[in-house]
Formats: sequence, structure tokens, C-alpha cells
Amino acid sequence: MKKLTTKLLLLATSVSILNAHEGPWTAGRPDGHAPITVMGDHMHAMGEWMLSYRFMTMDMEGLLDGSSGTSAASAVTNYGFKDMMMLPKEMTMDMHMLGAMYAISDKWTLMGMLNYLDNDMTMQNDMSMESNGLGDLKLSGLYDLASWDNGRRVHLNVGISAPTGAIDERKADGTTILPYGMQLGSGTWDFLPALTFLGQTDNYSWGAQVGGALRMGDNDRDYSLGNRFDAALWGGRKLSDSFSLSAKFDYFSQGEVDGEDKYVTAKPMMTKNMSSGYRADHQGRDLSTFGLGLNYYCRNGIFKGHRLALEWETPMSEEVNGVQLETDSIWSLGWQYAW
Ligand SMILES: [Cu+2]
Repeated sequence: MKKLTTKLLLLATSVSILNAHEGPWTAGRPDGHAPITVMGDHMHAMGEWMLSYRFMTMDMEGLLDGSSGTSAASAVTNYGFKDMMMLPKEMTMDMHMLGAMYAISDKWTLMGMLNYLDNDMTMQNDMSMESNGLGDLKLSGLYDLASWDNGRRVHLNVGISAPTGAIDERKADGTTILPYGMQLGSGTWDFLPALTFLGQTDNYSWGAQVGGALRMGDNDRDYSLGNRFDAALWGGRKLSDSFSLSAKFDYFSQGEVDGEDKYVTAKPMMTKNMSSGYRADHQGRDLSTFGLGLNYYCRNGIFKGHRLALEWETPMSEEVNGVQLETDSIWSLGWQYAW
């Protein structure tokens, strides 16, 4: 009888890990938020506010031609650049992101996000280009489609991105326009739809999000960035009341640039004959990454309710349009506080 009880207990334990917990999904635990790089993953209860700050740094180094590594010399031969001097060698993109959330009802949570970008690119001739400033302002509404008593829920994200980021950043000489990848915004109003699924058990949580960015029209420099598709799948393991670990798979696909910057059209010799950074068909890529994250949720004292999160992402597969820099790694650090 005792043996049977033990067996039943073991069975009940293993089932409870796989099965959902009693009651609805809750954000009030360390794995109650998705990995820090996922935006609009959770909703709030009516009247609740949240502020967040994220710092993200991405390193890119070496050239890819499609999905294979290539050299600057081969790129010159294959794509007819004048020489390899101005082809990219490495780049660092730093991003500071401020966010706010407010739930106007239990069905609708509003979200706003503004970025400050700092880009630094070195060319093959070891000269560098820099750009920094505000990025595009994103405003979204999150709508609760369904919530169940077993820890599952699904919500819709509908957002717009306003073209507040500059798209006429220039080299230090003040005349030559910087490549597409060094500009701070899209220059277009973008529609940002997404669908988010969440689930929770006693010790685990998981989620999936599919979404994208649809550019509406051309910007005032006569082009639009490629549309973007995003998909993310993540899982979290609650270690204690304050700590959790997460793993994430992320995929995005962004198309080529449509149209061409008017400076590039006017001065092809100084731009697209020199560097892939100015060629519309050498923009956009498919990238799959794997990420690991650590989350801390403060439960007591004066920092009660504050969250800290760290995530590291590394590419699993990458295919660029034309010749572009290869993504190396991405580190993200975030703080969030809800009240
Ligand atoms: Cu929030």
C-alpha cells in the first residue's frame, strides 16, 4: 500500500509538471515575463502601470554571401564593386529602449516604446562611420482574446511605428549619406501586428509569438525597408520565487529594400559602386537565433516588484541578401517595474 502511494505521488508530481496549474496565468513570478528581448509578451490588469529599460548590444563581424562566409576580395569579383576599401568589416549596434505599459481595462493594455541607437561601422580600409540618435516611436495595443483557468491565454498585438528616427544621417564630411543599415529609422509608418500565446504550469512557463512589420508606402527618400516577419518560441523554468532561467528560439526574415535612397541614385559612383551597404538588393536577411536568459524578480524590501533580466543570443543559421556582415552575438539587459 505504501509502495502504491509513493507511485501515485510520483505520478501526480510528473503530471503536475506537464499539466497546467490551477487558476489563470499570472505575471507575478520570475518566469511570468518572457525573455527580455520579446516585446508585448504580457498584459496587465486594469489600472496597472509598467516602466522598462533595455540595453541591447549586437556585434557583427565578417562577410556573408548568402549563407556562406566570403572575403571582401570575392565580393568585389562577384558583385562588381570598384575595390574592397569601402566594404564593411565589422559593426556594433547599441540600443537603449525605454518602454511604458498601462492597462486601460482588463481587455486592453497600451504600450509605448522609444529607442536611442548608437551604430559604429568599420570598413575594410579601417575607416569608421558613426550614427546615433532617436529611433522610431512604437505604440501598441494588446487585446486579450482568451484566458483560461489552466494557465493558458492568447492575446493580439496591434501596433504602429511612427517615423521619428532619422533616415538622412551622413558621414562626418556632412555630404555623403550613410548606408541603409546605419540609418536610425525606417522613414515609413509601419503596421506591427502580432499574436502571442502563453502557458504556465507550477514550475514552467512557455510562450510563442508571431508577428511582423508592414511598411506603409515609401519614405521621403524614395524607398522603404523590406517587410519583416518574426516568430519566437520560448520556455522558462522557475528556480525559486525570485529566479528563473529561459531558453528561446527566434526567427526573423526581412526583405530587400524597395526603391532607392535619392542620394544613392544621384551619386552611384560614390555609393553603390563602392559598398554593398548602399545596394537595395544587399539589404534584409533571414536569421534564426538561440537564446539563454536569466531573470530575477525582487519579492521583498524597497525593490519589491522590480525585475532584472539578462539574455544572450547566438545565431543558428543566417542567410543574407547579397553580401552583408554576419551577426556574431547579441546581449540584452533589462529592468522592469510594475505597480
Ligand atoms: Cu508590462
